[in-house]
Amino acid sequence: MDILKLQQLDAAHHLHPFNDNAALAKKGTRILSRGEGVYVWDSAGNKLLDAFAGLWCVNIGYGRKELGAAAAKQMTELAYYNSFFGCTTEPTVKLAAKIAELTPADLNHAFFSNSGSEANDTILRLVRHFWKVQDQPQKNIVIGRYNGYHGSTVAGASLGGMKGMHAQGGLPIPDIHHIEPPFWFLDGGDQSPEDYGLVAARRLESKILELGPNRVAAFIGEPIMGAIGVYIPPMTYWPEIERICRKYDVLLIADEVICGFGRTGEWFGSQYFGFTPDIMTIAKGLTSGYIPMGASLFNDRIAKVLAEQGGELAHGYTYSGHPVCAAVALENIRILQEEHIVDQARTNTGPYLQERWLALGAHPLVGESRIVGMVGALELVPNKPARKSFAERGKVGVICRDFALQLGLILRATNDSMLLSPPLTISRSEIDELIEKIWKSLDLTARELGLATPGV
Ligand code: PXG
Repeated sequence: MDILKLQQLDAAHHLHPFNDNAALAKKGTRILSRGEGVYVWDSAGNKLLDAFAGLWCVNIGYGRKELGAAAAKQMTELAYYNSFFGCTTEPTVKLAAKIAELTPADLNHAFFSNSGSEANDTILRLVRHFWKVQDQPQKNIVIGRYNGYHGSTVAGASLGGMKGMHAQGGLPIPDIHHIEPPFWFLDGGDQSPEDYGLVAARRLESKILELGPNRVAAFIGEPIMGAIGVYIPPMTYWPEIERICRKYDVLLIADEVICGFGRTGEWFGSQYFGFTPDIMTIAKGLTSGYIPMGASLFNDRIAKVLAEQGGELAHGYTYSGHPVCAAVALENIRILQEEHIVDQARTNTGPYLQERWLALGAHPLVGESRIVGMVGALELVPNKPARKSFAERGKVGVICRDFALQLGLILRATNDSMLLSPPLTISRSEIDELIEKIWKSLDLTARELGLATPGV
């Protein structure tokens, strides 16, 4: 079918997520048709370096035939069976055990879902159930962060702190509260990042004391806040959050949907920051986005209470632990392990990408260049030394993103943060191409804004 016809059908019948659908219908959708390694091709034949790994998820890169083969094999043998009625399937069990082996500490128990959003819905319900069956039904408040992202379902969007999402559909649901996120660049003032990290973490303690420790069930946070702009907290932040959670017996939930499966150079972001969650949310990198799958992971303490005191679990999805998804996830993890892809992100191509990314901080438009492992951001600013954002946020980021696209680079913008999250398999020469194209996009953006440009 020709592109124009597809675009017309798309405009007539397809509502796109997180889009102005009226504007998109006029402009026409970009239709992607093929992927190989770090590149995707659109149906107009443009080859694009995907610096965003789809949507933070294609960790092993595009086009790995082994995952297709694993899906085909499982579909042919047993395309579907559920984990209800005392049943399950072999890949589902193997995957639960594999995840227990990979995750730190005693996060040994997986409840499977189809996405990160659903996994967070599961967590909200089971956390409240956990306290209720221990005669603490009032301990039902979960605290998240403003501008955090935990998904688009009712619970996910409530736990997240995106005001635009709360405005649609009457969110958040009751007994969800938020604290300000840790973002030193705009919020740290004269404090050192380390001091600021402690100050930002202690906002949780103030909130717990304000609400009453006997009311607060859990705290949820992304180790690095992704969607809002890759906010990398100072190293002091998470250990202090952990200390506060332990002090008041508040469960600590790490939403590892973006950070998990190697993004930070460790298997999980909580390992990078040196804290141990009680509960973890995973999705995206679990299957490298090849097939939808998420999971909520619980530690021994929680699983024991749920099993021994929780009664029958009144919760489950038709596709919880779907055997085809589990088979694909197992193959994805095999590739991550056998090809040492997470190690690459930590010790080889990761440090090279970091060095080159940080050097972009020299550009006059860039107020801060930040990166951990293979996830980073450039903060575009009007006045380099001032650590202030543009008066109208988001306009310059879009200009830069559009220039990047013209140069054959998919680069995501949130506000005026340019976001980086490439496949972890990106090579040195591909990193060179990426950096060169970003520098050119920054130059073109600066020129459009009437700023002097130093050239590549
Ligand atoms: N938690 C985190 C930390 C996420 O980044 C979810 C949960 C929800 O996962 P699902 O699989 O339900 O989408 C996510 C998803 C963006 C963007 O604009 C980010 C996500 C999803 C959509 C858009 O960066 N992350």
